[in-house]
Amino acid sequence: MKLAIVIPTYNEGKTLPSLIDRLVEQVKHIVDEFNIVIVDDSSPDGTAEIARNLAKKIREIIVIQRPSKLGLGAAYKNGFSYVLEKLGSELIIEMDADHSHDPSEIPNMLKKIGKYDFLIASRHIKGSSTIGWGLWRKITHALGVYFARQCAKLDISDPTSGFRMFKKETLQQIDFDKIRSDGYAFQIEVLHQLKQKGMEGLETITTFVDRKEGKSKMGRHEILQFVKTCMSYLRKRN
Ligand SMILES: Nc1nc2c(ncn2[C@@H]2O[C@H](COP(=O)(O)OP(=O)(O)OP(=O)(O)O)[C@@H](O)[C@H]2O)c(=O)[nH]1
Ligand SMILES: [Mg+2]
Repeated sequence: MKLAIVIPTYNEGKTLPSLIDRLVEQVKHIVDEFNIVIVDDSSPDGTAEIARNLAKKIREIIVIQRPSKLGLGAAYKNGFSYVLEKLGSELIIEMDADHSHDPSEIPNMLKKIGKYDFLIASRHIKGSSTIGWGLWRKITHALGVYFARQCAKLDISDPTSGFRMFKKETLQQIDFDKIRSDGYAFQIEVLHQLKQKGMEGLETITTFVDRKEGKSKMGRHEILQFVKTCMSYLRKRN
C-alpha cells in the first residue's frame, strides 16, 4: 500500500525536523511505500530550505514551495492535486506540522479505514483528549465546531479537525474548484462535499496536544472566512 502525508507549513522550522523523524519511524515499516509532501508558503523562518535539507536525506520527502502566504486550504489543494496527479497514493493523510497531531496514531488509522471513505481524528469521542488549551482557545474551538455542525449540517463531532485520512477515490470525488476558502474553512467545505456525495467517514481516537513551539496562524482573516463560509450554507438552505 502506498501512503502520502500532506503537511502544510508556515514558519514551522522549529517543529518540522522532529515531526518528520517521528513520522518516518511510524510509517516506514507499515506501508510498502510512502511520501511526505510539504507545502510551504516561503515562510520567513526558512522552513522550505529546512524541508529541502531533510529531503536530501529522506528521499520520500517532496517540497512544494509557493511564492507567498496563500492559506492553509490553498496549500491542501496544491498538495492533494500533486498526490493525485503525480504519486497516485492509495491513502492520503493530512496533518499539521506543530506536533498537535501525533504520528503514533497513524497505525490505528490505517487499521480502521477499512470500508470507510475517510477518517477524522476527533477530539470529541470517548477516549480522546485535548492537552494544553487555555479558556479562549476552548471557547473559539467550541464555537467553530457548533457553527460548522449547525450550518453545514455535519454529523461529525469534530469537523474542524485537521488530522484526517482519505482514500484516493474519496479525494478524487471532491471538486476542488468549487471550494472557495483558502484558509481553515477549507476543512468544512471538504466535509460538506463529502456529505453531499454520500461518503462515509469514521471518527478515530486522538490526543491533541497544543503547540509548544512556533505560533498559531489562526488570525482574524481566518476566523472571518470561517464564519462567512458557515453562514453561506445557512443561506443556501433557506
Ligand atoms: N502553507 C501554509 N501552511 C499554513 C498556513 N497557515 C497555517 N499553515 C500550517 O497549517 C498547520 C495548522 O496551522 P496552525 O497555526 O497550527 O493552526 P491550528 O492548529 O488550527 O491552530 P493552533 O491550535 O492555534 O495551533 C500548520 O502546520 C501550519 O504551519 C498557510 O497560509 N500556508
Ligand atoms: Mg496547530
